[in-house]
Amino acid sequence: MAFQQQPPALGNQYHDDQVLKSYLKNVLPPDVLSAIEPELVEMGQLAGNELYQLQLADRLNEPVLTQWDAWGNRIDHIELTPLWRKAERLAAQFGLVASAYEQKHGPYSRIHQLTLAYLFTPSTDIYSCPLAMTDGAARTLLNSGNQTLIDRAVPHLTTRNPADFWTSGQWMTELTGGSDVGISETVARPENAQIENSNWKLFGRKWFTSAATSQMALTLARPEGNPPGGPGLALFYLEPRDTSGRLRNIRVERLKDKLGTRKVPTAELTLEGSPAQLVMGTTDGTKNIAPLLNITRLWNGISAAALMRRSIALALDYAHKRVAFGGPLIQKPLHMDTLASLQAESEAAFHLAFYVAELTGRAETNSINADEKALLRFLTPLMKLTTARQAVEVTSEALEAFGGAGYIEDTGLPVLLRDAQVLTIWEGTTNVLSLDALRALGSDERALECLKNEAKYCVSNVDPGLAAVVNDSLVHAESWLRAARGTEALEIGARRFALTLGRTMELALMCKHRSSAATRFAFEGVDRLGPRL
Ligand code: MFK
Repeated sequence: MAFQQQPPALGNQYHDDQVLKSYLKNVLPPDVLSAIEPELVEMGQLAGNELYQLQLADRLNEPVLTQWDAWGNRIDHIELTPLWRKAERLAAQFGLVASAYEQKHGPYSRIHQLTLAYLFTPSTDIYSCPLAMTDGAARTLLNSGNQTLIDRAVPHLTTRNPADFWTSGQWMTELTGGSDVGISETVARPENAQIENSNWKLFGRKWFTSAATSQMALTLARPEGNPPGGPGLALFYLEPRDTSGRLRNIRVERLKDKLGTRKVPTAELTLEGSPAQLVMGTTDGTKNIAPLLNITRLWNGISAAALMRRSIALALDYAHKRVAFGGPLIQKPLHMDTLASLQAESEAAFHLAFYVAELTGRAETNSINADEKALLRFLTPLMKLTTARQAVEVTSEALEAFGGAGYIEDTGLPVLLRDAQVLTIWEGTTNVLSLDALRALGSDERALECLKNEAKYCVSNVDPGLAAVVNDSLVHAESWLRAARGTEALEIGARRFALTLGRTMELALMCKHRSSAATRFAFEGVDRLGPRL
């Protein structure tokens, strides 16, 4: 009988995730956990079975843009893949956006929502992208106080009825760049400058618009006559298509040919007088869209933890099945040591992402003090950049754990690495977010103090060796910041500083949750600042 290799398989992704289950037990009141657990079990079952099988079967499908119909009419129709069409229905039904806004569980509603997202994400090929933007748009509109737009869009964004459910795009990136948004070139003209609440028309080129099939979008444009730079931009709301599905003065030039996230219909758009409405004022667009950025950065971190978890679940299952050098890989100490290090990185990311979810949930229900608000602002970019880098490293190493099979497309494995790579780029690169963290610190010094206090509290009752690693790293980061302030060294070291604080906070949270992987994570190192001079 010729040798046959069994492929990796997944079980119920909720039941199999001991880190998730133990975390939820620690942070949720028992009545909340028992209320949401049946949904988590159901989602875990879907993610490990039906959706995972559909994902493998859908592997070669991609969204298709048809620009012209047979009769010469410009239609710019984008057809999504079967997996994404199913994901959209399930996302609405499970309340992947709605559960955060229904507020059934007060400040714990975010944990409820993002646990569902964590289970759903790795089996739906980055459908989390439109969901993240939809969530961010709902938050931004609600914060804006623009009642007309809230009444118009938020019920669609937060419904559980698939027939009424809308997703939102976030059209920021232009040819001038994705990071330096202040140099955007899109221009806005009022339809009637004489009236106060005039509609506007937008003219410009949006170079990277994720999920171009969304029913609405938030975007930035510069009202004519406004000064250059970020403050001269305004935040606009638009609905790209009319009731018969025709694009409203928008051309879809092409879909982007990306390394990963290939199911996401990311498009280049030309706006040729697209009708739009102001969300809040004619200036400060960058600042006004920031709530959206912070929510999508949170989703980014949850997605990073989720992709790491998936790659390790597959690698671990495979280690039971793959026999080499006289036994299954699970019995090979070096292989298992490698997987244990990946597990430690993955748990670290999980705890940091969900801690930011906890703070976000409390901020949204006004059960947070000013210090914690400052901590949330500071920790969001630290969390996003730290977890995204971990996701690339972990998924890469997890593919290696399959040997050559990890490099073969029809195993369904390489997509994990390609999709993880985007997490470091969109919603702010590692360097841009390191500078954002410094900006947050510059505007509120309490954030560092608050981070230190929280980390120290987390390790107040744990193994002194682990506590010392956390405390030493905090001391180093603070003394580095003091020395670097006002010098060129601050920008040069911003990334190392951010990664140090991100990883230190991860270790502290692992200690708080009694993670058995904490010692290993400490051993992998949290201080990225280099030698003390
Ligand atoms: C799988 C899950 C996925 C996620 C979905 C992905 C969808 C993908 C679509 C995209 O990728 S869209 C592109 C996303 N683009 C970015 O994330 C932009 C990255 N660049 C930055 O974040 C820059 O830091 C920034 C554009 C904000 C810098 O611009 P400016 O013009 O130099 O802004 P400035 O002057 O620093 O900040 C303006 C104001 O906004 C300041 O407030 P004040 O005027 O009161 O001082 C800032 O404090 C405030 N601000 C900026 N970022 C903020 C913020 N406030 C709160 N939170 C923030 N994050």
